Amino acid sequence: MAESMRSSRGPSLTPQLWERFLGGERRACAQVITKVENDPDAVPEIRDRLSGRLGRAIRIGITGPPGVGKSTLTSALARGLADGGNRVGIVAVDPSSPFTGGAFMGDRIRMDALVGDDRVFMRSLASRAGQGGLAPSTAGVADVLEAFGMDRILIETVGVGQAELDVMACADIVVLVLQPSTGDAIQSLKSGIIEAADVVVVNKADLPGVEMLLQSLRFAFSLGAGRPGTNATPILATSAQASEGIGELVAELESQASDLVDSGRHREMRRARLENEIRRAIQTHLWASLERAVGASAKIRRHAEELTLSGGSPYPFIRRACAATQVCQTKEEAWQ
Ligand SMILES: Nc1nc2c(ncn2[C@@H]2O[C@H](COP(=O)(O)OP(=O)(O)OP(=O)(O)O)[C@@H](O)[C@H]2O)c(=O)[nH]1
Ligand SMILES: [Mg+2]
Repeated sequence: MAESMRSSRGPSLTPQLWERFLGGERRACAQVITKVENDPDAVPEIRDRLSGRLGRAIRIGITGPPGVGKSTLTSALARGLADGGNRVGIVAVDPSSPFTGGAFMGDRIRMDALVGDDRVFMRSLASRAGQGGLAPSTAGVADVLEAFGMDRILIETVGVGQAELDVMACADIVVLVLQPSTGDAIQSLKSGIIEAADVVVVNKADLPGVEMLLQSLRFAFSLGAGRPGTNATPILATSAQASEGIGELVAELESQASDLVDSGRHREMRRARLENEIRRAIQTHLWASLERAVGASAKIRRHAEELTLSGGSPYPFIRRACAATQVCQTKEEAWQ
């Protein structure tokens, strides 16, 4: 394996750790997740270890503007899904570092109800700069949780505008959470996240303004605001704090989960994600080789500076660079 795909930080995961992981020890699962979060170079080795244990779990993204009750709802939903016989993993992506407190502590407190519940495994990840609503390791952590035996994986994302769309890339079902009496619902309609939603939840249904928001949402959907080419997007009301409406939401999600599996769409989404993962990993690797071999970034920057002054075409440089770049050696048999 190439140098850049090997673990460089800290020791590899020991056979004993994997034994404990496969034996269902929660602390071992937490350790593997920590490795995935902190050491991207260790991911290929970890992924190899998870072989044959992925492909069955349903991943549910929970997204929406800040403060609408995503964590409270995720916690209630986890209990509801677990009561239905599922083992549930939760990945909560937090905007602040675990060391600076902030919303991290909030999530901790709101998900406290889950502590000691063996059917649920919760993990907070810090979202790193420039990564929008998802931490870079979100998909990898979900893989670990699935291999650990989770049937449903809830992924709560930081509700930050456009980045909410990132959740689609790693979720099979997207739940958009809104609350009454704020302008956020209109914002969501504008940002396009509504098109990504498989279920819309109006949370805090105990507050005034619920009926009005439900009506405007139904109206927007009747005008075609939802996901193109699908049946009407369900709109449900919950009061997560009081666990009201959770049964209906669980039933809707379980019904969508069965449809995904029965129709083959779940397998198709998984194939598309794998294709992306492979392509991205190869691109990253090729780029790293180019950086090591010729310092590609710096050369490109310098060339762009020259072109800005000269007004020339970038293609002579591109042609030369492509012709000189024999890193992939395009041997068909190597790709079998
Ligand atoms: N009235 C009411 N308050 C709720 C309900 N659900 C959650 N809350 C409150 O809303 C506040 C925010 O809840 P969170 O679950 O942290 O919301 P969030 O969307 O995860 O917040 P961020 O992750 O910071 O974006 C907390 O004070 C909750 O107690 C509800 O159904 N009704
Ligand atoms: Mg939260």
